[in-house]
Amino acid sequence: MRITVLAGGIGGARFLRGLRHLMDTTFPGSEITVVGNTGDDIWVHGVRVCPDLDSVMYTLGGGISEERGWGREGETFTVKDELAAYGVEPTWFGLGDKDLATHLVRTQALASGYPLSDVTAALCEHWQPGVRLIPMTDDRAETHVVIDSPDGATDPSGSPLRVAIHFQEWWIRHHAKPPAHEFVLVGVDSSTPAPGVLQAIATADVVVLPPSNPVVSIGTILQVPGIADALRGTTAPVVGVSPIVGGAPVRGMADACLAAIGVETSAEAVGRHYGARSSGGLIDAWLVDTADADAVERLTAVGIRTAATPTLMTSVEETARIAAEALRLVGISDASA
Ligand code: FO1
Repeated sequence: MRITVLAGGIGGARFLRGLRHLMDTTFPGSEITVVGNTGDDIWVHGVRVCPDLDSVMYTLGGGISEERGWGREGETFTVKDELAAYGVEPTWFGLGDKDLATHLVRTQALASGYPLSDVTAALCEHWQPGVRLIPMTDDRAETHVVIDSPDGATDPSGSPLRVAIHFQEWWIRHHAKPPAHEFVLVGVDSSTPAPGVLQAIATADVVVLPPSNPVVSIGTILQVPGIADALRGTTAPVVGVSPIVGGAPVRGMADACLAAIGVETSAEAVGRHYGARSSGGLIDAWLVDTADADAVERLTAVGIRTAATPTLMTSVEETARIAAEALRLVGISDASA
């Protein structure tokens, strides 16, 4: 079976680990293709960092810091401390010593002219994640966040001056606290899907939207010209798993992101935000947590096949069960393998 997953960082990576376990145990011979978010990517201290690609690669390759969900297990930050001693900014970015090796390899390959998709494939040769990981685009498209200037500056009329800062600065330095007026994916209009992305969506037996941030991860991937249309047009069923449980994100700060786009932080609202494919939206089915079971009937009524199940990814096996529930929602079960 061919599964294509549009994934962001930590939540998406954790879900993929369970999905891969399900494939290994129940659907042997399956292929998982991951279209990874690159809107988080940043040039920092002269190296190119791809947080969401690395979270997937490290999580599935066995090198992830389980506690953080990003960066490496057993990490040290000696280089970061030395850079700070020089007074070099950004001091707020957690550049790990082991992680730095990945960024140096990536930066050198990019500088030699290789596209990010080739570089990602080469890094995965080393990490063997057991999935095919493709960046959403080989072009530069970075999420910036429009906030009120943190230094309180105002314009001549006295209104707060608005500034755009890189997503990572908003997320890491400011902990997503300054209200985001808008997310701007700089460069996306002139970007194209990376080789293999559209084909992976068109030829999939099923497409999955894992519990990643619906705005700055899944939403970012869908802004690359052609990808949302590919999702609407694929013959494969599209099923999503809600990242919001009982009105709050399980991890991260998706609530701050949803507020910025005027979407309520609820499993139902995110399901409606993606929309039923039967009415021009992106999903056929939506798996919510039992805490949000009241949404099942309402979403089903608008054409989104919905079910409720415990969705906390407390172990690989539990995550595999969640993934199986999601596939079952679109008619795929081990019985039908
Ligand atoms: N997240 C943090 O909260 N603090 C950090 O210092 C930090 C550093 C970092 C370095 C490399 C990397 O691949 C990811 C890193 N992250 C850090 C996570 C990163 O901000 C991700 O973009 C978010 O987790 C959203 O996916």
